[in-house]
Amino acid sequence: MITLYTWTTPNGRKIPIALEEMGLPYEVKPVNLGNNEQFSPDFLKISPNNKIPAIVDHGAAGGPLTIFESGAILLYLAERSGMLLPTSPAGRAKAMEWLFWQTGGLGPMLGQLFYYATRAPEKFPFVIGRFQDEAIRLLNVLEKRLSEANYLAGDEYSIADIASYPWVSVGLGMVRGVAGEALPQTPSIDRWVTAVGARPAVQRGMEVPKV
Ligand SMILES: N[C@@H](CCC(=O)N[C@@H](CS)C(=O)NCC(=O)O)C(=O)O
Repeated sequence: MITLYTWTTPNGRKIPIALEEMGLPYEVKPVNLGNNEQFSPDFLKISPNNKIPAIVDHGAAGGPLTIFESGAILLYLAERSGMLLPTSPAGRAKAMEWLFWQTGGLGPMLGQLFYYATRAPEKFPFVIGRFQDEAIRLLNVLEKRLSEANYLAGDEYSIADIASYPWVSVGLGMVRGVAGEALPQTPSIDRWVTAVGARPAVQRGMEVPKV
């Protein structure tokens, strides 16, 4: 049994999608970020960076294993289940490339754009412009990749797609709302969002946690 600590955010939805795809049994512990539950001493023992998602694998060899950082969790679950990670060295390298691209680039940039464009009490045009330009650049990189390959790692759907899907399915509309026509059309991303979003496991994972 795996315990999943998560909330209703794009990073939070990556792991239930993976667990649903892999058919691994799990229980959900919602961590209400609005109530600052991520700072509770019990949660910090599992996720010392005070962020969701995090898991505890109670069935790990050597005893219960805590893991934080969505990329580390996705990689652990893929290796544990033998699913959703290409087995060839080249395929695996491509999956890692796009997984790290999401956790180090797309997620943080869309997150900052969302905060400064829609949440921040004061609006700083140069800050919004900086994150908007970077979000558009990253989405153009994604569009090019998906015009050349069906999925991020190549022919196979993988944990790299799972990392990007919750961000892109929500973030594309947000970036269009902020940037308007500065973001060109994205037919390949649209095709990929439709294909990934049609997977029953993805639909179930996007509903977790139910609050
Ligand atoms: N690099 C981390 C980012 C996780 C993250 O930013 N989580 C946000 C929600 S989407 C969070 O827990 N924020 C609470 C806080 O910063 O206090 C990952 O990929 O797991």
